[in-house]
Amino acid sequence: MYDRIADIMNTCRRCVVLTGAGISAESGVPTFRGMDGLWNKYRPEQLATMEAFQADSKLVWEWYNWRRGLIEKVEPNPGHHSLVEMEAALADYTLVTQNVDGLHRRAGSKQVVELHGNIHSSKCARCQAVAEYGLKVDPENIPACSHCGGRIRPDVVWFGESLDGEVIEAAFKAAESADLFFSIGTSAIVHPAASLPVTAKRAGATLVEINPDRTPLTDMADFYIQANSGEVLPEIMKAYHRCREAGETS
Ligand code: BJW
Ligand code: ZN
Repeated sequence: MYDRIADIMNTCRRCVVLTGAGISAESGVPTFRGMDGLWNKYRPEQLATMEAFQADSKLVWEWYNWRRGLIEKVEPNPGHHSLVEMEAALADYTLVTQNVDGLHRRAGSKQVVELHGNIHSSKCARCQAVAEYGLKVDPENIPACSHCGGRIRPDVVWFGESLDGEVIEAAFKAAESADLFFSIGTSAIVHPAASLPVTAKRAGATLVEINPDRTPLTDMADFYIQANSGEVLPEIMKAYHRCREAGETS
């Protein structure tokens, strides 16, 4: 299967990759849903919303501080590194991530479309002004915005909030014109991100899914690789390089 995917990579015009929490699982960042889900006492819908912040901003900040601390200590894994290699190898390549952990950039990916923001950034909950990068927040004493006095919150996209218009437009444009689309480590249930692979497939792209668990996308995937992305992606890149070398010598 890797050789067939490598062949398609070798001839494709535009490749788009969508990643979710699963690609960072092998770095030690828990996913949102499932057994080792983030703070499995709570569902993301209970913490990643404006209503949750308004009801208990201390709890929400405790959750984000815990995650910021955890993410600072981990390293990108072979899955992230393989996507850096893929960016260098393919002429037209777009990496779209739902992750807020910044691990793709830390691995060395240059162009990353971050659909849900970045956990290290903070902004005002009232006027949206972006606060100092990496601000440490005391949940007992949440700082006030220097412009309007509103409370500071993480600069990420919560449920019920719109994604940045330019960011989502760029992602859909890329998906519509892709001829190869990888969906990696996402449960593919949170929209609009989950619509990207469907859009690409409907527009004629070959859809490759990498996930140890089946998702709503699995049945429509042309290739479903039921395994961890940190193991699969290096194999795909090895097959791709083999395929290039074979092409050069023939
Ligand atoms: C591995 C692995 C390994 C493990 N290797 N894989 C259309 C239809 C239905 C609902 C909606 C719709 N449009 C909008 C909605 C509402 C809502 C939504 O989608 N709800 C669904 C739950 C049904 N969407 C929104 O509200 C979005 N806003 C919006 O659409 O605005 C317009 C609007 C406004 C008002 C009303 C209606 C519309 C915003 C969504 C924002 C999501 N935010 C979060 C938090 C971000 C900040 C933070 O991190 O704190 O984003 S929630 C959370 O889910 C996070 C993730 O990015 C996102 C996706 O999760 P992901 O990445 O897929 O992780 P998991 O844990 O679910 O899955 C991990 C996978 O990895 C699993 O499958 C594992 O098997 C796999 N895995 N190990 C490979 N080693
Ligand atoms: Zn403000």
